Amino acid sequence: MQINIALEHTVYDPEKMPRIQTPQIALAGRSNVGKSSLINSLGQGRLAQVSSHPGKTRSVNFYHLSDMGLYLVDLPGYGYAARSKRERDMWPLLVESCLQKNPLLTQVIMVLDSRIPPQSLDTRLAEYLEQKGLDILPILTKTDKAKMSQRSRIQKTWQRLLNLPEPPPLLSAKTGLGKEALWRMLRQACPQ
Ligand SMILES: Nc1nc2c(ncn2[C@@H]2O[C@H](COP(=O)(O)OP(=O)(O)O)[C@@H](O)[C@H]2O)c(=O)[nH]1
Ligand SMILES: [Mg+2]
Repeated sequence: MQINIALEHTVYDPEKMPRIQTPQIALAGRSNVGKSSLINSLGQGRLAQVSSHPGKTRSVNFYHLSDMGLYLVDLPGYGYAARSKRERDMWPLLVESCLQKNPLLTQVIMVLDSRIPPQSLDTRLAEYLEQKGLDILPILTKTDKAKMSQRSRIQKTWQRLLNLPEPPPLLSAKTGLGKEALWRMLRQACPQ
């Protein structure tokens, strides 16, 4: 499936956060986990900047999926140690402002690496999102690089941690695995 998807706003300043009046679903994850690659796999051609250097995306990016009446909000990556303090301090300010100005943003896809067991930064993010009353939809990506035993262990760990009825879906931007699961998440977030 391929639909219209366009980058509409790139926001570096919490004061300049747009107020969007249609439903939104966010993407959150560590720097370099593969968020931009996932966005690109949804559309035709290159939409988001894929980086071989972690810590490149410091902005909140609003992608409009106009056929679906939905926005996909790419939150800044976190957890890249070499970032300046100023940049790290910016993360909560941008995310707070984004959530505060956009009450129709109620769900967050948490993009996690299928090779790495939950780290404290990831579990803290999950706690923060829960506190904000948001629904967390975890997905495990880069599965083409993970051993089967490893990824199924990490799937179970996340299922237990987040108290989910089912293990999180497995994705790969390389092989296209799990694309349907991603579309399902987007479709269920669409206006009825
Ligand atoms: N093997 C593999 N590499 C991936 C996958 N997704 C992303 N990458 C690579 O991981 C790096 C970071 O990806 P990017 O999408 O920029 O991550 P972001 O910082 O979360 O937006 C790039 O070199 C991508 O090519 C995947 O599913 N499989
Ligand atoms: Mg990115």
